[in-house]
Amino acid sequence: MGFFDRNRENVTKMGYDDSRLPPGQYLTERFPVLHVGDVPTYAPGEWDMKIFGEVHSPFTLSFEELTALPSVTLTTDIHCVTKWSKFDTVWKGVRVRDLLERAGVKDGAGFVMGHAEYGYTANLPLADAMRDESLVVYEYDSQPIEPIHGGPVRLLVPNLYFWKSPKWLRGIEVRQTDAPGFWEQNGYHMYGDPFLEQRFWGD
Ligand SMILES: Nc1nc2c(c(=O)[nH]1)N[C@H]1C(S)=C(S)[C@@H](COP(=O)(O)O)O[C@H]1N2
Ligand SMILES: [Mo]
Repeated sequence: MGFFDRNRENVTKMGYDDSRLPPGQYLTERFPVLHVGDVPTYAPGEWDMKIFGEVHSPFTLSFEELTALPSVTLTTDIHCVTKWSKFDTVWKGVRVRDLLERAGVKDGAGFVMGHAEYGYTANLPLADAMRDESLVVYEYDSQPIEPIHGGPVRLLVPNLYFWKSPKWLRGIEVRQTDAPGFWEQNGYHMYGDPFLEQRFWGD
């Protein structure tokens, strides 16, 4: 039996329903750090984010404004395309849907682009951004998100592979048409459903 099969067997032994583990993934209890480029640092009050694009009223939020909005705490599994999954991660943040409804999405818009520091981007359908569990998060495990994991603020879209959750989020752009983000331009799938193993173009 290979590593992945043994790991899946262990998932069951640990008392989890192994249907939570997408095909081709292994469960880890560590929290790997994965990104391209440097970890940005922000002076106090320097971080902000914009909701812009195909919306009636674009706006900018400071960290104080974001964290003053109604928040939700979510426990969810995350799945990285490099094959690790982590169960029951706990995040606090604001629903993307609430932010987009405040901006007023224009008729005909169907996609969203997450924009992060240093030009990292990730595209997703508007319908996924509007899901209950799609959040702009600022706490992990009841603590401020560490800079290496995307603090002060990252996007969390847990129904898609974790590359669709930009760390150091600086903006959410609503779009009429889909366009490939950073990894999507480099061969990763335009949608990225972990349960369908949509890792690369053509999957
Ligand atoms: N800004 C930015 N966000 C990013 C990435 C990146 O390179 N830059 N990598 C993505 C990938 S591939 C993964 S798996 C997760 C990793 O998040 P973590 O380091 O908190 O585990 O961040 C995603 N968000
Ligand atoms: Mo990833």
